[in-house]
Amino acid sequence: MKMTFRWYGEDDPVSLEYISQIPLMDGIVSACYDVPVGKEWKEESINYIKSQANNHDLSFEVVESVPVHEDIKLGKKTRDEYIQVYINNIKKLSNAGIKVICYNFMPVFDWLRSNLSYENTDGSTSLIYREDEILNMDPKKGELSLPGWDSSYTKESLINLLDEYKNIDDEKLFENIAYFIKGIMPTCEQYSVKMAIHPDDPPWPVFDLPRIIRDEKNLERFLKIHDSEANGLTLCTGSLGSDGKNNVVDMIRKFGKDKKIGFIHARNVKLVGERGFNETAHPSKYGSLDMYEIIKAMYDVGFDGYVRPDHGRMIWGETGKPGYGLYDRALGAAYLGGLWEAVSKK
Ligand SMILES: [Mn+2]
Repeated sequence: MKMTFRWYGEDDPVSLEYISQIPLMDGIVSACYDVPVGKEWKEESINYIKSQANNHDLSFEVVESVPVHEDIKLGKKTRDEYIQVYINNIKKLSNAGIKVICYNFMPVFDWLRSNLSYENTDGSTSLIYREDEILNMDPKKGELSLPGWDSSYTKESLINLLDEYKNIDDEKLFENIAYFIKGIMPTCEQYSVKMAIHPDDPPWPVFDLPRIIRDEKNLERFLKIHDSEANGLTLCTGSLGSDGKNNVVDMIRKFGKDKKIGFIHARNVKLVGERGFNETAHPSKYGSLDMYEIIKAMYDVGFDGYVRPDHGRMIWGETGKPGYGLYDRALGAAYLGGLWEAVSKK
């Protein structure tokens, strides 16, 4: 297991120096965040991130994310051009030493939360999700203003995009992801890059948009599109675990055994009602997931990929990017590393 930490580049209030001071930290997870989706990344920019990381004794071997253009998800004629751009980015990233690329296939919105700074009783703040509050917002009226999706959409372009998805159901979206995977896999295999799809977050359809990367059955179906170590998963325990029907430990055992997990996001969530959850501190005690069993499953299947603590709370008065502060994620990393040492010495 290699421990990593997400870094948003030079604008990130969390410096590489601070990240390098976290116990057990091997590397960073980053991306060229200033390049719009569907455009090629510059080799110099990729190598600059790498050299900055290396200067702090951190590796840069995982990219999160290379976003997938909506035309690919929609299956439009223009998708072939965007798939070619994606292929060119895979080649450049491989040439810079990248081993794993995290991405997702969620239409329009990426991850959703109803509140980014919900105040806990101890004064810390967390990201939370309440389905009724989300569904009370009308994205077509511009009422939805959340991170995790491209806020550069104008109200009009968002309405048009949502309309285009009216003809896309789960099956159609599945066809479109299969087309994409078949298009990029020869390059991934030739260049030894593992694609690691991130599950939908939350793992159910929202605003009538299809969402397919959400449970064991669908993950299995997805992996069968192309059976190869290059076609794998980012196993995000918090995303999959926010649906109480998902057994995250079983999934790690099943897909990890087959070497289909390239990257793990390890975080905890406390389920609240049918479709709601609070993001909590990482330890098992605070959430609905048993982090010991999660790490033990990783160890038992011989997981040798990358892991990172995921969203943390804001604690000790820290301000910054919700979910991506230094302190709680650093505590998470140390906790996960402690569990790993314990299970590996048993
Ligand atoms: Mn995640």
